[in-house]
Amino acid sequence: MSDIPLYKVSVGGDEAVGKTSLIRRYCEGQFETSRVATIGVDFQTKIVELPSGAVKLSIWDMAGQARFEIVRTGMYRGSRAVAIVFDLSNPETLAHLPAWHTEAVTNAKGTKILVVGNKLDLAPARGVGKSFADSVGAPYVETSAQSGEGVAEMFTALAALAGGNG
Ligand code: G3D
Ligand code: MG
Repeated sequence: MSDIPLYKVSVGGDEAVGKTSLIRRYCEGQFETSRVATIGVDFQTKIVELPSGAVKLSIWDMAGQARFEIVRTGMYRGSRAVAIVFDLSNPETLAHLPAWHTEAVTNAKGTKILVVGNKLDLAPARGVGKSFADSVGAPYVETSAQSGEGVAEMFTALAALAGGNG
């Protein structure tokens, strides 16, 4: 028996922004240069150490493809925090953040949001997601699933939000 609290969190954002790569990097310490697109949803669990104690996350990976919208709706249910990810090297994915935000807060009542700019290794300009994050009162982090930079910070922030300490 364990008294570690279990929180569901999920990761959304456009196709190919790096959602699956971020989760794999964090949970398995791996980055694969070529990946098959996620079909439907999947989740992994990971224990995260916070200053307030350990929490266990079930981290749900989302298919970003629009045709899976019905699957996404179910995936949000019960999520305590949702990371919405964009690609720092692809402005179109930044422009889609408001739609991802609306979808998350509509389907996961009361959920906390974390905005994540991924592929930091490809993008010289930092901070481009900050104004959107500020506009919705969400924290903002930047990551590279390739180098690993910021990945632990992303999931620690998500765990803190899920546990109400964010
Ligand atoms: P998704 O789950 O959001 O759809 P994936 O995205 O994790 O499948 O990643 C999509 C592509 O982006 C993959 O390349 C993956 O290797 C790459 N990628 C993910 N994160 C990063 C990153 O931080 N930096 C760089 N440079 N690439 C990244 P392929 O070639 O398989 O399409
Ligand atoms: Mg994926």
